[in-house]
Amino acid sequence: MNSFLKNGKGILLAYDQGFEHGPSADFNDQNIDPNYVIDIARKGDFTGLVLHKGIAEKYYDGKVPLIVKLNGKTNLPKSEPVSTQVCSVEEAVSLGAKGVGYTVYLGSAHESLMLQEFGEIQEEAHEVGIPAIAWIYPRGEAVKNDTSPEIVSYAARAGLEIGADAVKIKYSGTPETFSWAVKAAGVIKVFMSGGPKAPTDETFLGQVKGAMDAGAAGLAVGRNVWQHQDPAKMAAALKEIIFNGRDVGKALEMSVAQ
Ligand code: FBP
Repeated sequence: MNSFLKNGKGILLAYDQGFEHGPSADFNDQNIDPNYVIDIARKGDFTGLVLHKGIAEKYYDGKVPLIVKLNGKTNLPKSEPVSTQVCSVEEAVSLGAKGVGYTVYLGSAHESLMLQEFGEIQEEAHEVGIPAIAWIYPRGEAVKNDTSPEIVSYAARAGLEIGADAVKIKYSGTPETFSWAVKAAGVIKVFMSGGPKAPTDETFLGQVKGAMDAGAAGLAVGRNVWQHQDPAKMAAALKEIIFNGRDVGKALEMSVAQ
């Protein structure tokens, strides 16, 4: 995971939502353009950029370390969630990936399919010496609350046990409960997942601070940065919290000064 970390911490910019949610759900005239978001990653010194292979192939400029998402789905089917492979490890590497990502919908009726595919891509990634990062999102009929401490720590532990080098999980609401999830993940890195744009900067930064205080390695974020009216300011505040351990107020103050 070292390619995506600075002093053991990292901030990854995710831009797979056009496929996962559809362009009309998340984009405006600016952020529908991949170049706009790739530029935010570069100017904001993100330690990783997450793309599907099509965007990587057509737009990636080699500036920020690349993670290619190997599976994906649209939000059109209303059945139990399942996301299957759309890109090989070999193809990801040829596009410049220094790591690969894969989403497992834990608890879905189709979880076994995703667990099996992840097992295969994890082995292939390790053969070529790159990390396999698991987005582990509990979801489906059987999952009543995807941010409960029990389910979030279950996701973290599943990541460790299936061989992920890092897990991306949702915040469980408090540093106390999230630290249990971090413990459950053992030696692997835990990244908090961003989620929909929060109502205020303080709200989102407070969650990130809570996750970092709980021992997270960092954040994988999309909408809270590239939907922000000032992405550079939000990125600066996030970095103050993640890399310099600032509290929310100080991070915001420093982000204005930059
Ligand atoms: P966001 O910060 O925008 O939530 O991005 C993180 C991410 O994991 C993306 O990689 C992915 O497309 C999205 O969240 C998944 O969203 P959802 O939870 O709605 O499926």
